[in-house]
Parts: sequence; structure tokens; C-alpha cells
Amino acid sequence: MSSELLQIIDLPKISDHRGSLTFIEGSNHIPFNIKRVYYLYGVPSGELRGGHAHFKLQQAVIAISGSFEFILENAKGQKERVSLDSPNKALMISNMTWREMANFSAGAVCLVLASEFYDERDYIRSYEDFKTQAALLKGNN
Ligand code: T46
Repeated sequence: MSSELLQIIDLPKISDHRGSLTFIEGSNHIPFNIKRVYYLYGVPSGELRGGHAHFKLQQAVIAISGSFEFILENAKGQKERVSLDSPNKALMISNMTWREMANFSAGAVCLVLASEFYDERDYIRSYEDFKTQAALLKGNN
């Protein structure tokens, strides 16, 4: 287990007999300026998503509904598998982290808050390239 990879932020949760409410105030709760929001839904049972890393992008991921797993690997080669199922918990994913997503439950909704606008040039979509970039980073440190 690597606590470096497993950074989970507890978001506010206000509950009463009517149910629960969670809110996110930009930099008050998430440690970057949110430039983009997107969400994954309607993922068929057994389908995998992800399989890439980002040079620069930082993200916060929330299981708004249902559950799914993230399998993470950072540039140091540390690995973590985490299941998300709480709408008031945000998993932080740093840049240079390889991620795969699996085991989406029926009706799962994965909300992602992103530090940058969409830019395909920021993606590393080959695992081999990710390991090469990670080795370069190691060499520089
Ligand atoms: C990530 C995980 C958690 C856009 O046009 N704009 C966007 O903002 C995004 C996120 C994607 N796209 C396009 C790019 C592809 O043609 O939507 C298509 C599907 O994207 P992708 O295959 O990258 O989807 P996932 O679910 O594998 O990955 C996504 C994010 O791309 C990625 O940054 O970390 O969710």
C-alpha cells in the first residue's frame, strides 16, 4: 500500500431526514483550480476504461452513484487498487499516474474534476511510453 497514491479527500456531507447534500467549493476543497468537469456513466458490466497517464493533468474523482475501482501506478512504480463508492469522498489523481478503471456497478456515475481543459497531447496512452517517461523522471531526480 502506498499512502502517496491513496489521497482521499472527505467532502462536506449535510444529512437530514430528506437525504444528504455534498458540495465542492473550488480551491476550498480541491487543491487545484477546477477548469473542467466530466462524468462517466452507462459503463457496461465488465467494461474497462482508462489505460493512460497524463503529463500535467491533476484530477479528483468521485463516485456520485454506485461503485467502481481505480488501479493506479505512479512514476515510482508504486501501485494501489481502490474502490470508490461514497459520493462524499474524492480520490486525488496526480499527474504521471497510470490509471485503469474496472468493476463499474450498474448505474455507476464517475464524476471527474480536472485541473486543465481537454488536450489529447497531455495523454500518455501507451504503458511502455509511461514507463519510459517515469524512468526519465527518476533520472532527473
Ligand atoms: C481519465 C479518466 C478517469 C473529450 O473530448 N473531452 C474530455 O474532456 C474527455 C475526458 C474525453 N474526451 C474524448 C477523448 C476520447 O475520444 O472522449 C473520448 C473518450 O475518452 P477516454 O477514452 O480518454 O475516456 P476514459 O474513460 O478512458 O478516460 C477518461 C479521461 O479521458 C481521463 O483523463 O483520467 O477518464
